[in-house]
Amino acid sequence: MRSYPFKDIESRWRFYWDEIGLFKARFDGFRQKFYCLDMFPYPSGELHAGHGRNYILGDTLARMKIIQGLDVLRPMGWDAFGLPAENAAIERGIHPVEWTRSNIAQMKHEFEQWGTGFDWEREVSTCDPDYYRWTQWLFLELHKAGLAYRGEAAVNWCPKCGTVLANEQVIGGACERCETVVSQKKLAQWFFRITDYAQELLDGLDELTDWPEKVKVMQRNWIGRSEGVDIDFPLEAGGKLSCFTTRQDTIYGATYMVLAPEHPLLDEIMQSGASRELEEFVERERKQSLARRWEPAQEKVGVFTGRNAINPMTRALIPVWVANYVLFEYGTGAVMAVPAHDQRDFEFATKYSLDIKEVIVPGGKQPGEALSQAYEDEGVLVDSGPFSNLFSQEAREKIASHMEEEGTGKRALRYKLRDWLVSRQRYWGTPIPIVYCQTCSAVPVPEAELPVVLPEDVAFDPTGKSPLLDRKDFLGATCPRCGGKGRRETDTLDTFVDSSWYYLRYPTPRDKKRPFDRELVNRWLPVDLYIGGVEHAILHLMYSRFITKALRDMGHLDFSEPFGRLFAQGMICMDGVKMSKSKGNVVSNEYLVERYGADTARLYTLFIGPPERDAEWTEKGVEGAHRFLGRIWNQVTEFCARSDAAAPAPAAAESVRASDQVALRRKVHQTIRKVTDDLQSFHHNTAVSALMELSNEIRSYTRGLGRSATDPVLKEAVVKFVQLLSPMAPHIAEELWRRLGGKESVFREPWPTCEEEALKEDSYLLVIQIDGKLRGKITVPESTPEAELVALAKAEGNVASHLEGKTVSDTVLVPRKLLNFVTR
Ligand code: ANZ
Ligand code: ZN
Repeated sequence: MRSYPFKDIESRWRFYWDEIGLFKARFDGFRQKFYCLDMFPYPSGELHAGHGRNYILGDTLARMKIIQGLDVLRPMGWDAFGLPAENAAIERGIHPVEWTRSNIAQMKHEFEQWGTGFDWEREVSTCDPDYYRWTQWLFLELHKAGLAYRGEAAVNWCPKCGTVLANEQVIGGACERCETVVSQKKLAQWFFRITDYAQELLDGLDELTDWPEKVKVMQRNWIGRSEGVDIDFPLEAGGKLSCFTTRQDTIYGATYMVLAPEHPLLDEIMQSGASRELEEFVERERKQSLARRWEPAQEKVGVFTGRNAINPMTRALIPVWVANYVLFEYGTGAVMAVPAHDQRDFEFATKYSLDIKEVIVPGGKQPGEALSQAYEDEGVLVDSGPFSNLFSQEAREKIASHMEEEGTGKRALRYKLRDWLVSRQRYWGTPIPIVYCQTCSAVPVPEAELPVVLPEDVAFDPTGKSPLLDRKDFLGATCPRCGGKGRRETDTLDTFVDSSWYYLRYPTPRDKKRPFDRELVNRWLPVDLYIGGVEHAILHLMYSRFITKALRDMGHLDFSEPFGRLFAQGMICMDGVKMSKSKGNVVSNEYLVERYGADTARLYTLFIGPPERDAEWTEKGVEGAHRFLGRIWNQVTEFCARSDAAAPAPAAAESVRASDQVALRRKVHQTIRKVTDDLQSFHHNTAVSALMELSNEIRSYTRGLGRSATDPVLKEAVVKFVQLLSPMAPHIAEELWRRLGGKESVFREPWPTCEEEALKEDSYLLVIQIDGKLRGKITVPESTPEAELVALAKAEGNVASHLEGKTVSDTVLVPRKLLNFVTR
């Protein structure tokens, strides 16, 4: 395989860039700023070719911006708290701090190997007390503003280990450690009131024009705004049952009702004597772990409660059931079931032989034979009393108004978004700065006493119980309000809290007095480009947007959205499976750098496919990229060698040369435009192809004419080529740049600009005849294909009017001169 001495050059140039501070943000206020942020990684210690994509894409664009003279801020840090570190501690006896630190060192080394340039002086780590004291500050600010509160919530509980489990620690309904069946337990927990911002979080999406549509759709669905009606169904035995529906147009088809297992009406029913079957069902469902309830493909099961309700429109008596497919957390925790028009209800009704009544039909149809599935679309109402024959949409309005007049229902607006549960019953996280006191209850720790430091010398219980519970010195605290004896909060914050504000810290990462500098942050944000995986499309981005808006309302910031442009890259796969350590299909960085060099890994990663799509990694592809760089190396070094020889240009080729030169210049400037646009718009793969094309043209130009290096057109082509290559394959480009005579770094040279003049093509005058008579003339570019010439000629004003009403039977083209239309 064609190769080149990458080992000699790569580390040398990396060292040099470091030395000249190429990636240091200047903060001089003179230049246009460019804040380029990669989602900071969790320090799992695992970085492979798949992860590389994220950082290499960003690095390429950031390098172009540096060359273009912008003040580029490109920091890196670590989302360092979390469960895996704690598990490593429990399983392998390594302290989370050690585990985290050694992983960070390893990953930093790999970042360096890729040649991805970060401003390392701004590095932050969320597990560092200098960082988390400000995460605690954020908690206190939210608390002050009434946006942090304590409430009850169900958690997954392992009765054997005596610990709370995260959803990912529950495997098939059992504890991942001891395999005991997990149950639900209510605990007092901390929440952030993100639901106060539901509408703003929704509206804000419309302004984020540089976000991928699919991410915005995911956010919209997560917020889940629904307009509908809360309808009261009278109960036969007295009282009423309220349910939320978005399809009040189907109410005449409501043939039964369903309660969530947690619904309070069930407590009442069970107190006054219920069937064994009902009691067992409710008890079992209520205990079932949260993790299982949220699994989507569950078999729908339920039990009749023994009670009936009255459909307020038809006055029919309908049975009330309890079932596992209704969630207590949404709406009123009860639904009116319309099996003919809701698939879940349809399946349930079929299984338990409940009535199915069709009340909506597609326009023009009449209800025919029995349905084989629910008809969920809108349509025309039938069998619906005075509302029959209306279309769904109009019927919904009329029925809602009717119910409001009668007092049987009320229009309601609901969101699926829940408040953000931020307490974790775990050790390795930011301690929540709260002290509990007998007299004053939950008291915030005063800001001056921050940070509440997480004790590091602790022993880990194999059951996963938080070691903080055994630390008397940590637990014991004086109440900040009354000075009495208190107990410190042992819950820590969800790691999403740590990552919800880190982008504000980078401008002033070492500030001991404030979490961020308001003025600088207002200048540097929103982030100009945020790059990360689509797996963060919902939670991390939603939480960060919420925190930004909350901080703005508390008077700390002047902007509303943290990330102006978002790019979500596709995954790197091998044999169709996502590259990951657990799948055992990773390509290590060490291997790539050792065997092919960083530039090859980078170029291949950029070329592998459209960045937003998943791509299949192949060794063949890596080799291809390496061969390409090898060819470039030879091409440019040979050019340099001949330039020393300074052979005179062969005079014989002079005439050909002129048009050849024009063509090569055109290609060079077309490539400048294409690469510039493609890198800016994240089409890195086509930017690489454009360079490949240019390299081919340079070669045939050189070969065909045996030209000397003194040819200024060839020289321009080679020089610009190296410059355009530099953001993508920086090491080889820097080396070749020096060999071409560059005195300073190629990254300190202005970015090539496209000369419009060079793009212009030669053109000629085409004469147009109809049946041999001159009817018009047009000027067309050299390369216009025949079909296009015919179309252009027909469209010419005079020609068009003479052709009217005639049929062209033949066209005769005399190339570069004349086009004749023959008519019948
Ligand atoms: C009757 C009906 C008829 C419904 C029909 C749908 C179709 P979105 O749009 O997602 O807000 N629902 C309400 N509360 C629920 C709960 N706690 N658990 C499970 N399902 C619940 O959905 C609103 C619809 O979801 C409501 O409209 C209700 O079913 C159901 F042909 O009511 B519908
Ligand atoms: Zn107190």
